Amino acid sequence: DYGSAETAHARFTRFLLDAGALRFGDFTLKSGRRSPYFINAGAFDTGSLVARLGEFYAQRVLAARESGEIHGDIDTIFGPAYKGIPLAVSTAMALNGPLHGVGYTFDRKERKDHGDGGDFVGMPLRDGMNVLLVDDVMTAGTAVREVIPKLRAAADVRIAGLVLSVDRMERADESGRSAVRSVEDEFGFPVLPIANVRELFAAAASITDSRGNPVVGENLIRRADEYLSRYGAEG
Ligand code: OMP
Repeated sequence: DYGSAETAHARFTRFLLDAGALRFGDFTLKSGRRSPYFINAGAFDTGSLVARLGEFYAQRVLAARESGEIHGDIDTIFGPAYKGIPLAVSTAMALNGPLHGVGYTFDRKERKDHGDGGDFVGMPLRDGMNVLLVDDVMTAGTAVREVIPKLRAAADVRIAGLVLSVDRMERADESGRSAVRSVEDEFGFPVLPIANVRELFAAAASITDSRGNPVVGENLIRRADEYLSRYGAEG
């Protein structure tokens, strides 16, 4: 039951937990850090789940347009291969009402020389286009740093922003800045998470099962807090 009295963060947290996309345990991250929690966008593996996920992304896009965090028309939604592909497609589908005709585009991991060729699939990138990026989770910002040069090499596009499921709020460098902040400073576009990990844990603490027991135990939240006091960003 996703009652409307729930806040948007609580709805999203419940959605992640129900889908098994927010997990607690012992995980080694791409950065080498060992984390007591992991967000796995690969868990959205049915039509129903990926459709709902696209709606969460679309709502974040529309909220960002409303608030002025992003401006201008969006020509296409770009999702980096592989995990960004269903995100781009489902977000474009969910935005088709309010932003009729919005495209989706993704890159190929390997170059294709025959047939239609090219490094991209979906709406072709052209000079002057407004592109909105979508990705799953940001920890250190490595994934997004890899794809931007590829986009820029294809056409002189304007990047309107990057929408994420979850900002892990981790420190990027010695400055104590978060990876999200450092990407914003480096590239000059806004990074717009649907939720950050602190919002997820705050919401998770009050989500209970049918017997009234917390779905995420206090000890797990405490371990998450400990991880964040070690690797979390200051701003
Ligand atoms: P960065 O590229 O360092 O920002 O790490 C983000 C990527 O790591 C994601 O795109 C995932 O491939 C993976 N990841 C998750 O999916 N979920 C997590 O909770 C943590 C990571 C991670 O390895 O840091």
